[in-house]
Amino acid sequence: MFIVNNFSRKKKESSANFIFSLAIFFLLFLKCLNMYSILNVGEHFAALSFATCAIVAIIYFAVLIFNTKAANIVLFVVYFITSVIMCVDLVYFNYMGRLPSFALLQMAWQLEGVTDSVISLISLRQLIPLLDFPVWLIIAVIRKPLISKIKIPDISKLATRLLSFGFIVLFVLCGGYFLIFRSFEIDYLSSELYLYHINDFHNTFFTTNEGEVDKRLYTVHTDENNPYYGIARDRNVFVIQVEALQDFMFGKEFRGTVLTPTMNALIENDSFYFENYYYQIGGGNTCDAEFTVNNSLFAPENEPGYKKYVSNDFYGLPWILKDNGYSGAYAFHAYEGNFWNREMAYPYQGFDNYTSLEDFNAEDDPYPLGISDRSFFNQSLEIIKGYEEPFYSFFVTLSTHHPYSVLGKDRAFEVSDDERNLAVLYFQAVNYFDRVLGEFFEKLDEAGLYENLIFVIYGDHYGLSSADDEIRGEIEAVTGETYSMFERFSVPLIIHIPGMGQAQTLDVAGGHIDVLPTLLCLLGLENDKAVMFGHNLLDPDYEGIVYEQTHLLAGSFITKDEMYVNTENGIASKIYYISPEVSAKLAGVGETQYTVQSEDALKAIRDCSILLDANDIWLD
Ligand code: GP9
Ligand code: MN
Repeated sequence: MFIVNNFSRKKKESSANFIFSLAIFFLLFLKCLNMYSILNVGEHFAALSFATCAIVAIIYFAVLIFNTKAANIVLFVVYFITSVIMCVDLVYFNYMGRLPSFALLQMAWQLEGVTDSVISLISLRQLIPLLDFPVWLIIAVIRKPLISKIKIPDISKLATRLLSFGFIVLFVLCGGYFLIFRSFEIDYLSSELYLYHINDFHNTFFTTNEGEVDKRLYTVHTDENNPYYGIARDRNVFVIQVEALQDFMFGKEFRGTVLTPTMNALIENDSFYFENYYYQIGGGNTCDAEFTVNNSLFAPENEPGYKKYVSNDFYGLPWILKDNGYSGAYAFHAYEGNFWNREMAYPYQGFDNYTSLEDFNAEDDPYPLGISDRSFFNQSLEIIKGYEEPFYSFFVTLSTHHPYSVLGKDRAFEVSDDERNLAVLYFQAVNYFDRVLGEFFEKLDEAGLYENLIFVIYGDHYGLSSADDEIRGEIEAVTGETYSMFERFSVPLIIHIPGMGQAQTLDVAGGHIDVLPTLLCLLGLENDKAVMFGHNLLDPDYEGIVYEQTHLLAGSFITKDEMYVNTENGIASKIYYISPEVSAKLAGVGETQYTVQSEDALKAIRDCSILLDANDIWLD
């Protein structure tokens, strides 16, 4: 009797194990579908889901061959870890628009500072990977009585193994089919959960960039015959990096309120306005825009430049100006000094002083992040008045940071609860910044500083994602215009030189990497000491091309007509045209050219990382 009972209990357990493994794979597949559909892998989300399940199935089956009991334990552990990784990836992706990397995890504490933004963006879909675990916990507690009470069909051990085997083979075949036979069309390495993290781990800890770089490719000689050469010579330089400022905001109204009156007027007077200008960042968001603008170097792809190359030798705008008679270079940003490692990095960047939140009067107009831009500019101005001219001031603003919560007293217009959405809040925030900028100009004028200035104003990266259908819908509903990939990647660049006597809108394609060489032309300065990867956007012979590596895979680029979105091997790449007219003219033209340009883009980014890894940007 005991033997019979024992035998039947064993059979039941074996059947329960089988049902358990089936349930796990089913849930894993659903979670994968959820994850990949969020990660914007397009129609490949099902293929990638199979691929991930196939990898788990291979692990499961490998253990199952030797030990049926251990197999389920291993399966559950892998499933749990995978679910946690999925959740972390989704929350991170939701905020940063990219998957986390090992290098970035070392700076994960930074997210603490923007917790409000991160939390406000989390929705149920990011939490789905963890939702079933409370249920598993309950099942674990009542497992024994459950198995003896519920009717589980008896399946022999052999049958269990065969069924499991069949089931797993199905996954392996499907996953294998997609991985092996269709991988030439799909960017698996950069998108499949395990392969992405394994690849990232390998790149972070075991890869260094080595190789010969022809530095002559990355030198920019300032042409003295350029019509704008030296027109801002010896002026004080003010570079204002505006948080999340996007170009599509210019000229817009919201219910009769002109949103950017100051900047609209600015581009009509004494300014160069670059309408095809795109952000270029690496793993460090805001701080990489700073890094690239000041140095004309690409930031590392998976790590902030201020961390990976914190103590490298640089020769960017601060150093060049000081070598040419400027009294000093000063950075201002009203947030914690060590955020993005700025406190450590700025001395190597050439800044003589960094005024951070700790140095400002934080009681004067506190804001959700730091202090208000108004107070930031006012307090900075008081410090600047004490500097010997000419000097370089670098400002990084903050009030237009996600989730765009401008305080009531600072709003030019109110919206009802029904109308309030992220796009409208963003409009409110940009409008606030614009008015504050106008006030700053007036105060600089009163202080007698305005006339002897050259201003550079640009956005660090996008604020509103075009990949999010809901947000895109909100923007298009308010503006009545299409919000495409171009609008998302395009941030403004304005170079304002009071008294210049002309205003120009230029359509050359440029990015953060081009600011330094362009400025050197206007300041009449030469950089003959170090490489620069950008170009002078005021060179009439330069048409422009922008190499992207974050939010688009490296090898992607933007010209004034097209955006080429690379995939791992280029075969399923996409081309977007800036307008229907351009599309009608260019569709299907220049496929070979795209490959050449894409390879050039990869080479430039790789060459830059080789030089930075070797701490050798110097020209002989
Ligand atoms: C804080 C700020 C954060 O110092 O730079 O901006 P983010 O990188 O989150 O856009
Ligand atoms: Mn930013």
